[in-house]
Amino acid sequence: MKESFEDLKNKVISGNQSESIAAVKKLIEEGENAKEIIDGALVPAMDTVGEKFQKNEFFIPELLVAGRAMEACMKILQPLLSAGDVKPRGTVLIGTVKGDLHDIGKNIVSAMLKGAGFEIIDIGTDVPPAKFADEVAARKPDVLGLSALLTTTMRAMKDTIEELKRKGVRDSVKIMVGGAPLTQQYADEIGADAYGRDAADAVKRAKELVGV
Ligand code: B12
Repeated sequence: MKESFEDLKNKVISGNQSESIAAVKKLIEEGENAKEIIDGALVPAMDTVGEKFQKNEFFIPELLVAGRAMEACMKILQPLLSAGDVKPRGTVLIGTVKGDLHDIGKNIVSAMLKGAGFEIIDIGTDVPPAKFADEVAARKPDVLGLSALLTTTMRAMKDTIEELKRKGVRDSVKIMVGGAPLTQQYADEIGADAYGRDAADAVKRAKELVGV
């Protein structure tokens, strides 16, 4: 890993927000690409934080401050991801499922989709199945994006799809799921139309789903 990326990664891991922001700004000034900064420093930082948490070297407060440092960096980088000047490709309604508050990955996916020309309706985190179904019925998006980061909340994706069926709107929308614990196999099991491994894959899949 480049030394400057390693430096940013360590700042985010230690949760130092102001130093992380300064490091991101410096990388942008030096001509680094927003996507590379995310994939090369910020996501690896979150991975390390997750590993430390698992090994009981980090606890909730450390998870929280590192997450906030990541979010602060994302605020600077998101507009750069969405800066593309492309024609509209369709609408994606996106949210994190019930019981789950993780939204960093969802926000990156949203920004990348926006950059690729999709209109994004982000309905936030901890979204109950009924709310997803109501929003799909009211806003008629082309794609519904569901995010989950906990093995315990993955089930809410299945519940959401069931609720869409119950309300008779399942077939009006393509469903794309994603998040660290997800797999293609799980996506197939619950009857989703696509699984996106990361933000770049999400863009690829969304384009396939709307046929562009
Ligand atoms: C930051 C963080 C938090 C922050 C979240 C801040 C925020 N605003 O999101 C806070 C501190 C709030 C938090 C809380 C908790 N967390 Co947490 N958290 C993390 C951490 C360190 C990073 C997550 C992250 O942002 N990753 C970076 C992003 C870019 O990656 P991503 O989310 O995977 O997203 C990418 C892909 O998955 C995909 N994607 C994501 N969404 C979507 C959607 C679609 C449609 C598509 C196509 C693709 C897609 O594209 C994204 C971009 O490439 C992870 C560890 C890890 N490495 O994941 C633990 C982790 C997810 N957390 C964990 C846990 C246990 C918790 C808590 C239960 C802790 C507790 N005991 O309270 C709570 C749960 C709170 C809740 N109800 O949701 C565990 C989950 C274990 C499990 N298997 O279920 C993890 C894995 C840590 C660990 N190793 O144990 N957490």
